[in-house]
Amino acid sequence: MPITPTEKIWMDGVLVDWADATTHVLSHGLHYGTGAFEGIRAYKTPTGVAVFRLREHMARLLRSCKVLMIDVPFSLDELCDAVVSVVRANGLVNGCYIRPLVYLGYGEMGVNPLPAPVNVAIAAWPWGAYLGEDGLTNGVRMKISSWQRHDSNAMPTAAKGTGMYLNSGLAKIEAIKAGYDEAIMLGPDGQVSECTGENLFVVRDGVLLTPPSSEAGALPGITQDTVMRIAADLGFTARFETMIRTDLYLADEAFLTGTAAEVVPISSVDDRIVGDGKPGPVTTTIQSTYFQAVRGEIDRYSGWLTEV
Ligand code: PPE
Repeated sequence: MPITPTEKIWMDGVLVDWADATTHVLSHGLHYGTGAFEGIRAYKTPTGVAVFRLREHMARLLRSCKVLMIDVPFSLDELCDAVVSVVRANGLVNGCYIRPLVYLGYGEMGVNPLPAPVNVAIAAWPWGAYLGEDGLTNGVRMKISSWQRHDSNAMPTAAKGTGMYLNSGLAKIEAIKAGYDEAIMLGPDGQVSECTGENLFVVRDGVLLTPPSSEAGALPGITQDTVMRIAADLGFTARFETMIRTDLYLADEAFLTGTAAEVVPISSVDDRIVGDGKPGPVTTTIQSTYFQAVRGEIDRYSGWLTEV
């Protein structure tokens, strides 16, 4: 997915020009994957552009850093204000994707992360449908990866650590090379975990099911949480439940959730067509309600929006 440059990037408390947002090649994070990040979206609403669930994302960033023993030199309020300032400075009135990054910078080499300086950057740019417009409308083809998702005692699965995405990248390569759109990974005990950058849901007999993050080693997703809320408000039963690969093959419907991906129907898993291969009624209802919520079209969800 190409990046469209914007004017300014927030770095360690100040807005710098896009081209000047650079770091030294000997930065610790580049060598050892020592960092944590977030992905946030802002959408155009009837009253202007608004960031979706900003505080929850920045709170998760701080939780990731706590797990990784990275001391972030900014408070939650300061980080939220910084996001708003970046969206505003770049005039992103039609919405954007926002990428906050905490990384260990230049000054120390060697595996020990503790002495390395901590840097924080926040960029924002317009970003289209992560898995393509066609995927959003017609669904994506999934492959169960031969790469296993992290064991939570090998990698802290509740943290969105930068280095952890080597695992996602390997699964993504395998899926794309084999002609699929995206990978589903199983956890160390063989349960369904998550995708390379999304959580997933199946629908069975009208009930929405998603793997519990603590058991399945999946990132606790903010879009997943949003969908649970929306589903309950629409009168559906939605719950966390462990699942195995055949639960995916035999689902009535299935879909992915993530900030970048949004809500994307799954058309097949390992070439087993899900349902009739078209986005099902529960998926399309959840998807359209999600888009109304992020675009400020449903009053009860206005608390999720931070106006810029
Ligand atoms: N699992 C993983 C592994 C993951 O990376 C994400 C977000 C999710 C689940 C869904 O979380 P949430 O966004 O809170 O619903 N992935 C981010 C990064 C994607 C990327 O390509 O980079 C995102 O969606 O912004």
